[in-house]
Amino acid sequence: MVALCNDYRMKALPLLLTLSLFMVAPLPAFEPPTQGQLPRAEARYTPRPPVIDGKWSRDEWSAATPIPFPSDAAHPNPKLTDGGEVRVLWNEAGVYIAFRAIDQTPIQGGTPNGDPLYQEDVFEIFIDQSADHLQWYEIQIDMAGRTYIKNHVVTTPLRLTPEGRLTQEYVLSELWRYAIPQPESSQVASVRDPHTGQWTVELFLPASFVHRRAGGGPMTPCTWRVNFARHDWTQPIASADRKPRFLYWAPVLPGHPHLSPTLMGYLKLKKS
Ligand SMILES: [Ca+2]
Repeated sequence: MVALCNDYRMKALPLLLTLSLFMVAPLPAFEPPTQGQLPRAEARYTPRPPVIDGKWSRDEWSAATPIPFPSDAAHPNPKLTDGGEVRVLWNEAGVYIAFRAIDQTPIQGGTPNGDPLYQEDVFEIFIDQSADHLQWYEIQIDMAGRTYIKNHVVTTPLRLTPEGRLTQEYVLSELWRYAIPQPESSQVASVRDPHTGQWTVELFLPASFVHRRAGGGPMTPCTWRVNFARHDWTQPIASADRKPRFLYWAPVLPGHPHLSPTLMGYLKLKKS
């Protein structure tokens, strides 16, 4: 019971677990992708930093390759890929990340300041800047532009379940995770257009934060392990029949992107 309570993501899954117990045909088990199946993307260099104001400008992000969230047939969206998309640019100062998606069910305002934000509509970024699974950031951003950031550090070689997540025993003894303040000089902006339903997040993360293990700034070309996640909720926190919709760029056991460092995709920061 202690293990379950400490794994805070598990709190988001009771409905799924309950349903799976009573369905005639059980849900298929999650099978982690092989190394060759992990998604890959590139982040391009930009000499002209985007303005971090939550407004999607074609000129600002057109040079960046779209990184789509996986399709979700239950939520067809003719304007964007079903789950939305992420774009990444970088220069010597740091990285610039944009996220946009259509969300016609905005769920926000029920999470106290300072708490994790994943129980309401949230965009999340996971960054393993040295691609060695020794340390990774988890950055949560809600519709109001609030951030909640955790640092994850491990102390021994990983021990994984067949689904590719850290074992609970390992999480309790060897994973050190703690909330950290939003890095100085970072910028975050979040805007949802009530007419179109488009939710846009823009952020800047300084080299001192995302390139720290390589000595900080200036940023240089490198390859990160990353994942992007979106929780699309349709009911407020107080509702008993909440139905979470988890979307991940790199597939992981639902609810466990923060505990699946080996399943993160690859993001190559290219200069040319
Ligand atoms: Ca929603």
